[in-house]
Amino acid sequence: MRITVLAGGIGGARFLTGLRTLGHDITVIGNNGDDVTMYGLRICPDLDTVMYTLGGGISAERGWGREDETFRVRDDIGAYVGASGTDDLPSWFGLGDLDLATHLVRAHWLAEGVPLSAVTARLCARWDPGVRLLPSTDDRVETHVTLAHGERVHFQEWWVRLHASVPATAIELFGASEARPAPGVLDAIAGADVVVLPPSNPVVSVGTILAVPGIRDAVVATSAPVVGVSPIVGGAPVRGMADACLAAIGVETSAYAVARHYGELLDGWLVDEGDKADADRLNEEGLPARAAPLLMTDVDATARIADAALSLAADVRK
Ligand code: FO1
Repeated sequence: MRITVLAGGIGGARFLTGLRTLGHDITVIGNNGDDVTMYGLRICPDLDTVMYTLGGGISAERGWGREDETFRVRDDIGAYVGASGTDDLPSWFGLGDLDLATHLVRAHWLAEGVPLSAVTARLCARWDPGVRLLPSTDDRVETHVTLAHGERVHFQEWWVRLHASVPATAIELFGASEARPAPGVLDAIAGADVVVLPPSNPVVSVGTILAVPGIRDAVVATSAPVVGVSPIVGGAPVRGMADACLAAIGVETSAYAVARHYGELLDGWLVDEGDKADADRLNEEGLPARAAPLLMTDVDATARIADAALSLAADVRK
């Protein structure tokens, strides 16, 4: 089957390690809202997390960046921060020495005029992730977060520097109105046998992919069943700070509320077995929903989750 997955970083990448074992033809549409320019380099954290995870190079401990990483460059930049008395260098962002090779190579090709989608394909030629990885857009977009006191900051500043500890009042994909889907994105949605929304952050991962004009409409219009896997288990995100993002857009942190947030996009929804009451309520309201163990503890458990999502898709086939 041709399966198209709209994936963010760590949760999406882990889900893909299980899905990939089932032997389908997988296209991943990656999130670019987390992208950021630092030291003149365009950094695409979610594309890299998918690429490194599926390519066997991810840090198992952190879930982002490279395994066996060192941070000598970042630490040395810290010395400039101390000596210069400025605080405008983003030394709070952990760019590892090995990871920097990816950012330098990407910056080199982008500066030569190679579009991000082609750059991503070239980077993946090294990592051989076993899926086709497409950015949501070749255009420059980034997620901006409005803080409670009105200041607007880049998503990474809120997420990494402030640990999402300052409440956000709005989250928007800056540059979205001029952005177009990257080559292959709309065809991958229209031509899929199944479209999957994995357990990625519904606001700053899947939400920002859908914010690129044309992508949401394509998901609504595809003849493929669209099934989602809840990133919320027992009223809390499995990992990350999705609750802070959901609060910013006024959505409750529950498997039920995230399904309702996706609304018309979904033909089926998979929740954790502990959230069976949410599935019952959604079924009563007309959305086919099932409960299954959703903790991605290892590749086998993750493959069972992916399999459950595909069997739900088969049963709700439009
Ligand atoms: N996450 C952190 O919590 N701290 C970091 O210093 C950090 C650096 C970093 C560098 C490259 C990269 O690809 C990802 C990185 N991440 C870091 C993860 C990233 O900020 C977010 O987890 C994702 O953008 C959310 O999907």
